[in-house]
Amino acid sequence: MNFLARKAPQLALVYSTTVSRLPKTLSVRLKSSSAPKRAGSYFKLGLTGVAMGALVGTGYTIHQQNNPKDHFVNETFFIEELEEIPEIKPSRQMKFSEDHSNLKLTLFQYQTCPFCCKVRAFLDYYGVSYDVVEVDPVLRQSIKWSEYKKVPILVAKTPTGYQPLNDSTMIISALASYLKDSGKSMAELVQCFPFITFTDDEGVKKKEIMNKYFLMLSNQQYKKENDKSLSDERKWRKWADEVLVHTLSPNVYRTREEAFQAFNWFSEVGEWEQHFPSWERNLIIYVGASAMYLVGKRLKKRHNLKNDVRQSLYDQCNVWVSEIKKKGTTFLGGQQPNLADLAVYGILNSIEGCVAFKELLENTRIGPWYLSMKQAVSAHQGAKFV
Ligand SMILES: N[C@@H](CCC(=O)N[C@@H](CS)C(=O)NCC(=O)O)C(=O)O
Repeated sequence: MNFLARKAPQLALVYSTTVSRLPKTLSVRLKSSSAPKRAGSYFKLGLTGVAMGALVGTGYTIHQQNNPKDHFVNETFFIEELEEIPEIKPSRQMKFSEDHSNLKLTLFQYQTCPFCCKVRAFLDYYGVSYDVVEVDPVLRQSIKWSEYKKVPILVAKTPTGYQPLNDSTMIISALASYLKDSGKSMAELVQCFPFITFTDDEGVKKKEIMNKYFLMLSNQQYKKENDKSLSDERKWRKWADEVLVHTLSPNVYRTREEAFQAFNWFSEVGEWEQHFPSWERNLIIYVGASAMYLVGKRLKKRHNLKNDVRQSLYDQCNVWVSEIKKKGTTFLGGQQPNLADLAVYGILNSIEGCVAFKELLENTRIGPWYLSMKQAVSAHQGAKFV
């Protein structure tokens, strides 16, 4: 079933603060003009052609100089609610007595995917119950119903069906908006995060989710929040997604041995022995570890990590620790974690059983913050704030 429906006019919902991020030019198509059937003289035609070419060329150059970053937005999508999804037995159920959200959620995930760990850190901290479906990372049968091919996918049961939410950051923003200010249903909130496709400066077609770092709050709720802390929170959530997360793979899969060790740990915490037949589990471990060892090398180059990739991981974690030290509080959010704390914690939590994590604790000052986060998340301390 096609779950990405086109409902472009609702783009009006997009908050003005994010409009500057939108590519400026909306879809433009040039009609090809038909060739003149009877040209008086080829010379005259040629001259006209040259003149037109010069005019168009000059115009285009001026236009490019004035709009060096123009893009073409081709399509806008919203994730559509589904009447049904295939019945899939959850791998486990997380039930918290603190949960008053009235949400019925299923998380399709890989246990050690940093983006899935971010979502779980959020749900656990706020004590929101959820079912987990562990997806086989090689065959991915349990998300075949979805056109979005990545995890995490969170599905919220609605009175009329199932509302999927894609992308960890969008999931967290939608859930946080719901918990802080549940005037809107999940289906309504999803409409605040349209997907757009556009062509970037290099001519590559890209997909982006608008507003994904923004909370959709009523004016009343918004007034209760502090502008500076909201923008700091967004800044550091973005840093977690765009900088910190890219230091992980080259570290976790630094050598063949570390890659193999990491996959064995993934298998243990993802309970692959329980959820997948042993041929499938072995396939994931052997194919996965070999492939990710090579991918890690490519990612190191793509994200300009240092030759000693550990140092890049340490550097970024030190940046985070210094920011908190500057604030003089336990967390970036103050005495309680905010969404940036939860994102950074979730990302680092995804490598907790790897050699890289052990060495990270030994070589940086991130330990005390990490431990405080672990306590706050496992005690569902956020439940009393929503
Ligand atoms: N921006 C997405 C990224 C999600 C993502 O890249 N997930 C990876 C797993 S860590 C994935 O599903 N990759 C495709 C695959 O495994 O086939 C998010 O924040 O959720």
